[in-house]
Amino acid sequence: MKQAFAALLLALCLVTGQAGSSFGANAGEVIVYNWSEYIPQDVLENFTRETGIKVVYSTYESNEAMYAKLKLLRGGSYDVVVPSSYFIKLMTADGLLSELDHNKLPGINNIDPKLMNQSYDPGNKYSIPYMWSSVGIMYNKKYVNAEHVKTWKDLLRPEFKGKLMLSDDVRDTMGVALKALGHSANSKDEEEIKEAYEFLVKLLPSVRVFDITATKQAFVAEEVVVGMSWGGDAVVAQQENPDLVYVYPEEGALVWIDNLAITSNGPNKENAYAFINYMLKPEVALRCMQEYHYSTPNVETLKLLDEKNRQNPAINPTARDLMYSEVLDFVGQAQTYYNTLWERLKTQL
Ligand code: N2P
Repeated sequence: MKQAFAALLLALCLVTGQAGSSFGANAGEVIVYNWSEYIPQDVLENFTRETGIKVVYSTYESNEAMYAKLKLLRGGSYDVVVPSSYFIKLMTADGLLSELDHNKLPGINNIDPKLMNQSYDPGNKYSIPYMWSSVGIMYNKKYVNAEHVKTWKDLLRPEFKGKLMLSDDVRDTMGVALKALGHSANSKDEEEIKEAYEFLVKLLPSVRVFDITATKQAFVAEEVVVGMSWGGDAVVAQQENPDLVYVYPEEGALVWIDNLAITSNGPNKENAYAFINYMLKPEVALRCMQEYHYSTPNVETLKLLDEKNRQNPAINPTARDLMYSEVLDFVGQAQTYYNTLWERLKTQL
């Protein structure tokens, strides 16, 4: 009797659930695991309204956290993930991502060919660019002389002591140190990686905030006056504090590309395709951009972008801005060495 009642209740719930979708049918769900502050809530809601597919959404703060979880779950439990460039190769090698059927992804034609076919995923067999941006220097012009923040090396200036922002992201921050020393941000050379670590040790006394989630706020509140920032975050921060300026350092910025990918063992593969296609729609990508101001790889979206944003170098850098910049790439075994030194650095904070 109790069981029959439970079944009735369940049936009722299903019926009510169905009423909300435009198809009048419950199209199941898609489980999305993404960086925090990366897809506006209304985009998720509109996707459900259009497709009937419910989005089960959770977030992470770093590639490392996402990777550790996915590895533990053997590529299951989630359907869509958004790894950065260099993590795609690592995750494919571990069998955590599924090969994409491009025929099911017509929206792929909207993506700028220049951002496709990168070394970490030739032919985009496993990933489609979602957003990209740079790592550059943000400073507050009320307190910092523009001439003193032209290079990554400038971060070492004694005047920045106790006022500096450093990102809690191993490849971003080690990459910055490598660039400051004139090395590649994708170095696999232990000597160079060690030098980068030593550069960061020297920088530590200057660090006021070491963080990845609330970096914008620290700049806006003027808790820090100079430091690392993602291009899009700089634009958002500037809206609240117009004294903030974003620059591309002379040694070269870092470029990251985050990608939509389907896990190897997720439960809702078809819905994952539907979700990715939705995210590739020009007007959807535009909405995401308007919220977070990272750059879009979607050429159709770029056409819709207003002039002000199109002219903003933090969103749409020129070739000159990106001179000597590098896309963060997979470094193979050397990653372990980066991680070891990174952990060592953190114990000294
Ligand atoms: C969004 C996260 C950006 C990801 N808040 C940087 N790879």
